[in-house]
Amino acid sequence: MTFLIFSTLFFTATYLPRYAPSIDTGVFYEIFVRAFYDSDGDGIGDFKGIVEKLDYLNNGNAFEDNDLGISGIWLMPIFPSPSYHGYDVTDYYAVNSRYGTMRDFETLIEEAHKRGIKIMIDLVINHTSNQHPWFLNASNPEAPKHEKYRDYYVWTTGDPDGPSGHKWNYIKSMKSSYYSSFKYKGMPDLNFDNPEVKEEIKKIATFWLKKGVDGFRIDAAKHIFNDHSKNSEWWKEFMAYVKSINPNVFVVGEIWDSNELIDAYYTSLDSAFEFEFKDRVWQTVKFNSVTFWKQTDKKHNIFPEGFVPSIFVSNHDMDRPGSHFEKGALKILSTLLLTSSGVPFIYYGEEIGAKGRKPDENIREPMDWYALMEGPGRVHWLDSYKYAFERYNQKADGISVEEQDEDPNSLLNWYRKLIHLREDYPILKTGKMKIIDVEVERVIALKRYSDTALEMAFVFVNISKEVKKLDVSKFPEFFKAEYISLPLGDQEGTNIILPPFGIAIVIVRDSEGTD
Ligand SMILES: [Ca+2]
Ligand SMILES: [Ca+2]
Ligand SMILES: [Ca+2]
Ligand SMILES: [Ca+2]
Repeated sequence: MTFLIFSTLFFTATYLPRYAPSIDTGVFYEIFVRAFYDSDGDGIGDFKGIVEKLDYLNNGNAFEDNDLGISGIWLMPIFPSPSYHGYDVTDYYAVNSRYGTMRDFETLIEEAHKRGIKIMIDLVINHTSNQHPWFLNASNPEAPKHEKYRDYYVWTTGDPDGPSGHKWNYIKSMKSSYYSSFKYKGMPDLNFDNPEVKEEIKKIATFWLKKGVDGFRIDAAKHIFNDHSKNSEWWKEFMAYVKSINPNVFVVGEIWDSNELIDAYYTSLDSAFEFEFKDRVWQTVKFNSVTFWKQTDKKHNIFPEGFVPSIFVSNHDMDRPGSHFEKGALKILSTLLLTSSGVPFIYYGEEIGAKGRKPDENIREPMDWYALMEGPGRVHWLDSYKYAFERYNQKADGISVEEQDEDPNSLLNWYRKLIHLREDYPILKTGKMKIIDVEVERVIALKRYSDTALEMAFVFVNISKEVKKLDVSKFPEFFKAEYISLPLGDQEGTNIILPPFGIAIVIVRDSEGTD
């Protein structure tokens, strides 16, 4: 059993959409377009399908909280691509025709903005597809624009083992020149030592910003050069450029590395995904251990003012939490995600506890809207793809929007509550964060506060399977508060009783702050 404590007195919802593209602006939702919602019955998710489900994500009315309440969408790559995932682009100025037309994409932006939802696109520019016209010219000495485009890519001559730090690939037409690639030969590395390449990237960013895109998720941001300071310089240049076009653009880098390394990028990006946050939360819950959580102060809070880490507990590159944790533990994962400082990102399906383990195809299965896996918009993989088989989606397993929508104890409704709570109490969005030690075995806690606001938030989580008693008399703030709302059955004098996997969120406001 979990319970939620909050005082409704300070409910500050307004009718206006909360559209304010800044770092502190709410929760993002990552969508794999192909897997989300199909508007035309061809089995492939598309832009029109997302428009149909926008009200599920955020209906634009702050008084109604039966939506998820997110305020940004990260779309995995939307460009034409030979792969099913799109992380190898053949045209940066078009959209994948399976997802719809450019007009459909523009409609998605318009409809999202009406509801206060920002649109962030995945910018995959460390490398292109080996079928991109630039590479087709670069890799063929007979091609009309070979001279111009050869230097768009990274080559070594003579030695197939080439300089280290690269994966060198043979291509027959280039005889003894080998090209560098990301992951595999289908993803040739762009050469950012060539100023023309940098200009191309700026042109691409301009194109999408002019369409109304609000942000970029930068794929493989640390792989541009094999040198972090050179990467950082380039991203600084890129950021100055995109901010000159839209000062509110929000740019998040994928720097899949330690927080210490991410720190090297804080002057060059708005934010970066904090992979260690995910690891720390998973380890805390997996091992019922407070040790990992206690590292948060030292790790999570290392970034300087103005740089906010983007936090998550799952994304398209890792096993889904639903395959590793029970429902009670999933509620803890989401609580730590949505009450911590940072910009939280949710991966589609995470809110219903979708299952999935690697390989990648099985962590990107169709969104499970219906109990029986059939109904309007349900995506079905094409038979021609190797991932035609849905291994983890099952019928009537309790994991679908339909099964969880009306159930007040469902994971879906827990996510809804937490996201709306975060919206209603700004301290949960923008407050500083500190780990507090409650000196109770296997109870973790955090505090959100600011130097100026009179509001504070406390979060207590029992990560054990036993009932825990928590003496709050050691927190004098609680007794300064004009209002603390504690359900009677869960309070004994100055004790809060936490059932197994129990969660308590307490919003405290100083009595001087109630004017
Ligand atoms: Ca479709
Ligand atoms: Ca709403
Ligand atoms: Ca590179
Ligand atoms: Ca299901």
